[in-house]
Amino acid sequence: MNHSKSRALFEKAQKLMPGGVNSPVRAFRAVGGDPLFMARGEGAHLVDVDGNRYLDYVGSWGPLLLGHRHPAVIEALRETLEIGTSFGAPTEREVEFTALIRQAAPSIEMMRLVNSGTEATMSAIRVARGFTGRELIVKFEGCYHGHVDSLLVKAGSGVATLGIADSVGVPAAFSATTIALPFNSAEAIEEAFRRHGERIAAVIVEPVVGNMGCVPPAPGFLALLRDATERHGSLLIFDEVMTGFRLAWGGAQQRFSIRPDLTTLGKVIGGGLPIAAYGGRTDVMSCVAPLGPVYQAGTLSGNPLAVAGGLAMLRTLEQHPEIYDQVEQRTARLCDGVARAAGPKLTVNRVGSMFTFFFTSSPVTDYESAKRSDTAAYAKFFRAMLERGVYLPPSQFEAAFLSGAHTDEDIAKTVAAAAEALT
Ligand code: HOZ
Repeated sequence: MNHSKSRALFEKAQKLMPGGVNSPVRAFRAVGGDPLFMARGEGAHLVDVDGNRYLDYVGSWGPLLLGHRHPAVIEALRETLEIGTSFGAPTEREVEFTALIRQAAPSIEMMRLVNSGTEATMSAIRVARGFTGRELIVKFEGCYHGHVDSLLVKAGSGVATLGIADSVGVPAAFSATTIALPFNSAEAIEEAFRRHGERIAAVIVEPVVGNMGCVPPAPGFLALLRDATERHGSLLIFDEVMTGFRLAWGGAQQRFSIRPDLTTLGKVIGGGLPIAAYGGRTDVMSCVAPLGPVYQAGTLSGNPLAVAGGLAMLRTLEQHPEIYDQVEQRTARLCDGVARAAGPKLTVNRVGSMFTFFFTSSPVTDYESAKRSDTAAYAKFFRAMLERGVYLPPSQFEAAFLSGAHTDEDIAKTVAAAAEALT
C-alpha cells in the first residue's frame, strides 16, 4: 500500500498538534508506524487520503452502529443545515430526542445534553457529590471515563495504551478523592464500603468495559454494585458512553437488568456528531442548575446539528430493532472465526457488537489480566491486518466494533485476513 500522502500530512501535523493528532490513541504509537489520514467513510469502509480502502472495525470508536454516512443521518443533517447550526436556545428536537432516550432507558428520567463523554462523566460525578454531600468516588482500574481530573486514576484507553500511570497535571488532592478498585472483584467493593461507606458519593463503572479492551462483568458483579451502593446511600453511575444504544436499545442496563441512579451516554446517541448526555433519577437531577445548586452549562449543548444526527440514528434503531441481533450474530461469527484460526494463543472477549482479540492464552477479566497480553504481538497483528485492508483499533486496550453495514462477505474476508496475519 502507498501511504505517501498520509506520511506527508503527518510530517506537517506533528508541528501543529501534540503527536500530530487530536486524541492520543489514533497516533498509532502503540502499534508502530504512522497514523493514517482518512478521506472518507462509506458504510463499513474507510478510505484514506492515498485512496486505500479498509474494512473499519473502529467505527469512530463506537458511534457508528449504522456504519459511515447512513442515509437517514445524512438526510437529517442536510435538512438541519437549512435552518441553522447553533441557536444557544432550546429547540423542539431536543424535547423529542430526550423523550426518546428516556423511553429507551427508563432509569434516565431527566437528563442534560452535553458535547462529549468527558463532559457527561465530569458532570455526573459533580451531581453525585452535590446530591449526597460526599466526596469520594469509586472507579475501577482500566475503566476510562474521559479525561476528567479525578477519574484519570488507573485509567484505561490512551492512558493504558501509552503506559501513563496517572496523568501529570492532576492535583494530588483530586486523585485523593478517587478509590480505584479491581474490576469484577466483589471483595474489593465490600471492603471499600466497609472502610469508607459513609464518604462514598458514587460508584462509576463501564458496565461492559471497552477501555481496557472489551471485558464483560462477571455474573452478579453489577447486581453487587447496585446492592452495595443502595445499602450505603451512594449513587450508582453507569458510564454507558460506549454501551448505550449499542448493546441493546436500552443499553447495558437493559441487557443486564440493572437500574442505575445516573447514566452517561455519548457515541451512538450522536450518530457520529459530538453529543453526549448525563441523567437519571429526577430527585438527583433536580440538583442541577437552574433547579438546584450544582452548576453545569454549555453554549453548544443540545446543538441542533448534533441533535438532528442523533435523533435520526435513534429513530432508525427504534424502527429496525432487528439490527441488534444481526450485528451481534455477525460479530459472533467474526470472533469465532478468528478464535478458531488463532488457537489457544488468543483470548477473544465479546459482548454484543463489542469485541477484543487479546494476545494471551489466559482469561481477561480485569486490568491486571488485560495487561498480561502480549502487546507487541497485537501490534504485529494490527499491522498485518492493515496491510490486508482491515482497520482495527491501534491499541490492545480499546474495544473494536461492528456495524449494521458490515456484511457476511466482510466477515468472511476479515476471518481469512486474520488467518493469514496470524501465521
Ligand atoms: N478515548 C477514545 C477511545 N476510547 C477515543 C480515542 C481516539 O479518538 O483517539
